[in-house]
Amino acid sequence: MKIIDATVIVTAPGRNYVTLKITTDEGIVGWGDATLNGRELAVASYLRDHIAPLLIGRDAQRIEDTWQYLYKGAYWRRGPVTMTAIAAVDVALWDIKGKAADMPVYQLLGGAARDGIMVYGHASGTSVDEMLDDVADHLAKGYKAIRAQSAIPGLDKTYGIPKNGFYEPASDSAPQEDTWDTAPYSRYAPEMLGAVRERHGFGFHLLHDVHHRLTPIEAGRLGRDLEDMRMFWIEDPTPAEDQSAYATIRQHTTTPLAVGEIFNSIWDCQDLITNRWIDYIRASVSHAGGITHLRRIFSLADLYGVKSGSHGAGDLSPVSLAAALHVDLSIPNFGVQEYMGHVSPTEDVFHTDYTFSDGFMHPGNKPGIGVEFDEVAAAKYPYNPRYLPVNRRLDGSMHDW
Ligand code: CS2
Ligand code: MG
Repeated sequence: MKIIDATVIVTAPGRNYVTLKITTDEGIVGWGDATLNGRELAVASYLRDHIAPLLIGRDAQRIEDTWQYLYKGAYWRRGPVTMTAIAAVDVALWDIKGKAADMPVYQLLGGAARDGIMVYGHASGTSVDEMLDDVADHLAKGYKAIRAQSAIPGLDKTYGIPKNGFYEPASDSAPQEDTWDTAPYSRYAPEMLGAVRERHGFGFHLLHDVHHRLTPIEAGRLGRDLEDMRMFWIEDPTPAEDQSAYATIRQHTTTPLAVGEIFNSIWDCQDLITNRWIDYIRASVSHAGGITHLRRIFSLADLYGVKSGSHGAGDLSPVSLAAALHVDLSIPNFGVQEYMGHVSPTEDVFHTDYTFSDGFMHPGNKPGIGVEFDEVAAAKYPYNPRYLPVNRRLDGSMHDW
């Protein structure tokens, strides 16, 4: 089965997405998500200008060989652009293999290791009361795991708080400049999350995203302040590239730690996993080299009792979410899957087969990953450059967003 075409489609149905379409000489088409929020065109060019010409004529069935060819053949290994591009090829080839075998991808990965995939939703608010109401809404929808974020009094913009309904961090033209001050956040987060437990109890998993903003010792103190709230995890407490920071956090708290949505290879998390400095690894199928590489990361994690907790924000397309669900269904050390949904009219372009019911998802049983892409609809939504925010401290110096 030969690859005869590899086409990159950039479209913006509600937000920007980059999608790879691989076509074989047997007429089977596979889809991969190549979206990297705020740097979409870098991946589009990497695929279009550097990888696509190399794919033509290759055997579409040789997924591992193609992965190794693109990884080792790049020389300039790893990084978010390279690994997102490789991920898109990988997922498209798994999609093709499933369609050729007339099987959903999870069956090719060893079949279902569970009946359903527990997902967590995003509850947020410009005030604690508003956030508490959103938690109630998510509980009413059946969520068993909920992430809670609320605006921090005195800070004009806080991560994770939507302006109107659906949270989208990327903005048109220049990056939005957010303001950050650790002191009010460190005081307020325990109050806010304590209010969740006080109002809604302990009958569900409570998560919180710190979003890379604390020093290791500040994170240790936050973790200790939150121990009575019995958090499922606190996420990205410190900038993820400093793996040893998590050893410091670990010394001060038993609050579970999750990190990894910005990781793109197993080497980014090797120390975190083998030292058990974390409890959940959040690497995603679309930024960490696809299904082939993500399974390696989760297999290593399984050896050390670390569970999966893949990233699944709205800037990862439905193709990415579908592929993630096939991996989630098949691995032994599944933890939780982020499920933020997608802004309308994403559904005009991506026709999905996955389902949500009572807090759990399933990828469906269509052959491949179960997403079809409407190219005619996609053409209606032109790309527009958008940027993720930057974060400045009160004195104007740059902080982590
Ligand atoms: C966040 C994301 O979902 C999460 O855990 O960290 O919203 C992240 O900010 C975006 O995916 C960045 O594009
Ligand atoms: Mg996050």
